[in-house]
Amino acid sequence: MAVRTSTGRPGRRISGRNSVFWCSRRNRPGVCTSGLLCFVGRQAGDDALGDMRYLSGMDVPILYSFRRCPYAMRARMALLVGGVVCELREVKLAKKPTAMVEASPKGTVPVLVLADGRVIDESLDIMYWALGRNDPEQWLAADAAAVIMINDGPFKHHLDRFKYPERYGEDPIEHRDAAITLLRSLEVRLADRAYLGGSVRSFADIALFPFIRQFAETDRAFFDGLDLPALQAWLAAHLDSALFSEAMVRHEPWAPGDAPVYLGAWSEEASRA
Ligand SMILES: N[C@@H](CCC(=O)N[C@@H](CS)C(=O)NCC(=O)O)C(=O)O
Repeated sequence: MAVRTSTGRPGRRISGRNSVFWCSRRNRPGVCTSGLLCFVGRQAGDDALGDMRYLSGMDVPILYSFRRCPYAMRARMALLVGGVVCELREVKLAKKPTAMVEASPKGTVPVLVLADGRVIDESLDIMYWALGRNDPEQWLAADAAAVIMINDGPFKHHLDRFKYPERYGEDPIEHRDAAITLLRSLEVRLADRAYLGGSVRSFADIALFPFIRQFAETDRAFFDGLDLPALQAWLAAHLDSALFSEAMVRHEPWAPGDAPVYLGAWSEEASRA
């Protein structure tokens, strides 16, 4: 359940170190590291008991994530925009936590384990789940299916072979150029709009840009030299966004028994990073 500030009126007061609260000053979820009393509010229609559970820091969903994984990035951004408070467990892919593999034996990140035990282990499903609960920017309004299919299919195929030629033993340049052909169709799409779905960012932008970023980072000078001005500006805007910065806050890999870290949580540590 996403917790929202009520309209102006302060809600209950929650105290205690490490309790999760809705920070009305920063208008997002936070973790109380001070142990001071914090005001929270409740959106009309939310169930009070559910709020209490969230706010006491028990029963929040757990996200197994890897900071640099583009699939995990898009899931984190959707959870942040949806205002879903969850415990973030940074994973080392070479040493996946047993609890994660028990929840999702396929062993990929992201994995979201809900409070009721349900497991969502596909990034797009996590995005749809988060936004299905709360979609304040209306990301679901624009149709994203076609561009996501190309991105997650052929584009990712060529990206991997361009980025990791030693892994595939194939000519990286051939794959780089095949990927550029696909990027050109995004360039055409962005000719008359700032974002893939229109004038504001939406699901398609967030689902794709971590992968375009990976392509760009593989040979930054080459990417910058391409004749793709609209796509380059689009990527720069996403990389510059507060949402991306928030999603990319660094955390140490999680180990059982560690104090919980919350996604999007404001803490002195996060604000210094
Ligand atoms: N279809 C999955 C793909 C996720 C995926 O492949 N994640 C990579 C990291 S970027 C992974 O966990 N790979 C497993 C490994 O490297 O062991 C999704 O959308 O969530």
